[in-house]
Amino acid sequence: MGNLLKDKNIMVMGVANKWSIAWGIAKKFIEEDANVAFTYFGEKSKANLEKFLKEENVKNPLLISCDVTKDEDIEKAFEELKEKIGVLHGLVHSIAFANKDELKGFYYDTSREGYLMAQDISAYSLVAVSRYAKPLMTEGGSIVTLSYLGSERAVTNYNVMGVAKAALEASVRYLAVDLGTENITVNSISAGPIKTTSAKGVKDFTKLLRGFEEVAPMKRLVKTEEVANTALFLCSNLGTGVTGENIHVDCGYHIVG
Ligand code: 0WD
Repeated sequence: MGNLLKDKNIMVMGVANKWSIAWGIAKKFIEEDANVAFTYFGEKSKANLEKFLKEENVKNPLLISCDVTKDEDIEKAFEELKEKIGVLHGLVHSIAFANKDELKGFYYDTSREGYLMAQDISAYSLVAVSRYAKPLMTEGGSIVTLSYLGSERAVTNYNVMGVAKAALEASVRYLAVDLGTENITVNSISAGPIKTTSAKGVKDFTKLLRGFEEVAPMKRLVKTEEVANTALFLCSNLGTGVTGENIHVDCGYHIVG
């Protein structure tokens, strides 16, 4: 066990199951002595979290239900967080959603409803949670979100989610400006593809993984733990001068022409 996050209160949003990137990050943070609180979406995620946290010997973890499409849920979650832990030092936003039907075929077939839903859950939610996190980050803080290369390039089948990720990354820059003087950093990690429940919603995801391994300079997939290590850097005192960035943790895939 390390102590890079000793005395830090960090909220992690987006653990669904053991493959979730958010769980990889939370596990790493717990190992580094952080006091981690969680929001969950749905009873299945809650049950999973309870099981994993028991396995990690975490006593009385703070688990708060939060559907990010509901302002009242977000407000309540941060009220509870304030009441139970007071000061917040870190926030990990690892949430995205688009209908499976929108993650295949032509982007021009994206429905208005599907477009708005992807933007709402995957991009606007960062804006909303940052607004509520700010008053709790009285000692400065770090907000970290998860993005993907589909924001910068037209990745086959990623479609509406790529556009949502572009909005997410732009939001990171605007939020970094808004919150800079409060000593709050805001960054995204652009992770390489990892086999998770969400990722499997993208048509031909397995093909994408194979192509990635062939092209990436390191000729392998990125590990969840490597993404977690970058989140650790950003939320620890090592990353305090970094803000508004989109850090690629993708075995170098994005640099290849
Ligand atoms: O290849 C990958 N897996 C990559 C994922 C590569 C690069 C980036 N990412 C991003 C995703 O786009 C997302 O932003 O990482 C983040 C986490 O995704 P994940 O770990 O791949 O996927 P998953 O384990 O499914 O977690 C996403 C979670 C949801 O899971 P489910 O499976 O229930 O849809 O986002 C949460 C939920 O826990 N979520 C919500 N949380 C609150 N309110 C909502 C909502 N309305 N909708 C989804």
